[in-house]
Amino acid sequence: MAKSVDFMRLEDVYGAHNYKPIPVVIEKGEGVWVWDVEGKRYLDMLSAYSALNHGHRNPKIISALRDQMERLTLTSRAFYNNLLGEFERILAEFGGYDKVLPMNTGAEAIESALKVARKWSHYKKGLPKDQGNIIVAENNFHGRTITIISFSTEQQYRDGFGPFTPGFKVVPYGDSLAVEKAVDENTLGILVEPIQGEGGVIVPPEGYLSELRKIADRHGILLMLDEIQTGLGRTGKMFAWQWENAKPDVLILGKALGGGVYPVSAVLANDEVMDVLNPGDHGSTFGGNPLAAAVGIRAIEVLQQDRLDERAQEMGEYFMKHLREIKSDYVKEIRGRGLLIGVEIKEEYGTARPFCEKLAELGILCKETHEQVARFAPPLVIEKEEIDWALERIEKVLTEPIEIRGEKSFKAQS
Ligand code: PXG
Repeated sequence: MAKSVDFMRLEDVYGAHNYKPIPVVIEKGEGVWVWDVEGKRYLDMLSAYSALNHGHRNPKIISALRDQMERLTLTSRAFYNNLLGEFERILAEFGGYDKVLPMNTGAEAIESALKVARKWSHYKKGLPKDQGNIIVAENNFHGRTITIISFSTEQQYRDGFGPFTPGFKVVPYGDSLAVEKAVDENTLGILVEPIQGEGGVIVPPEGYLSELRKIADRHGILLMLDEIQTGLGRTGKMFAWQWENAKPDVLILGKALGGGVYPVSAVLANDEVMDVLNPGDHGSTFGGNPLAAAVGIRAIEVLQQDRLDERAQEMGEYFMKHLREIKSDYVKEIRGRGLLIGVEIKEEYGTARPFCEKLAELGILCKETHEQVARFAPPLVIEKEEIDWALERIEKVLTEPIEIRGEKSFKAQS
């Protein structure tokens, strides 16, 4: 029987080397737990970067997918299907917008939002055609397409991939004054993440989002929020903008909208913005297909019925409080909101990677982001006992001596 090393070798030989996974080969998942090919059980505290808010193979979502698979899977948008309109209605009402533009992946939804915003700026706002600029934040992560990496500030994401798409102005994250200063006569919008997930779980200063809302209103430009990672309950609210009542003109969702089983993303906006799209302007073969619609409807239903936003808030507070009680020399800062939590490791103790690898040995899956930060973002269905189970192991890893360049560190106080 093939074992972990064989599966890893297979990926290494035949797969492009664009990832460096934690060396765990998963073959089964249920709720917050996954099992590797050797049968070892792990608590999943990454949740596929927040795509698994509902947990692995949530029974209600699996049954929606299974039922739909038995009827119809794909039509393309050349025809109507009997579920898409219902999905769009439910999602539009859930988000509080007139209209929905269904796509598949997060990056696609961001691209779609940028296209809609650019078109709006000319046909509705009256800016010169093809001249507009959009203000974005340093340290952003919105996906991997050429346009999106064109305004990334991460050298590696851009290296060798030019020429790049023009029309973006980058300002420091969390600094609303810098946004105000960057607005010029051709600015059409602002695009940011309410919390920077990939950037290292960076929570902006209080008032940032509401300031951006005011700036957008003052200049008649679009506030676009990428809630692909922060949305759908993750931060303790259904949408992270609700923390500051900074409802965007354009809301971008993905990841957990697919209930952890299927890629489903969407752009939400009111008619005034979305009406710039005419037949043929934009599209996607798979966007809004019947499987995606069935899964999306059920994903929203479960979020609402099981109040996963409130669970994230309650469990997040509990988790954060106890994380903060761990006395570790290695930790520089613990930050986050709801169940999106980052533990930053001091640079003198190396990166967060060895901590994540140790945690994996002890049965906890998490992943470093931006070298120094271990991110904990379990499925929102996690129970207190499971958090306690995790805390015991996290405490062990954060307080036991670690190897730094071959030397044992002094023992952290406990
Ligand atoms: N916006 C945000 C805030 C994200 O976290 C995307 C957009 C892009 O979504 P898609 O579905 O196109 O990946 C993300 C994705 C990776 C990776 O492997 C992506 C994310 C997080 C960690 C790794 O490229 N977030």
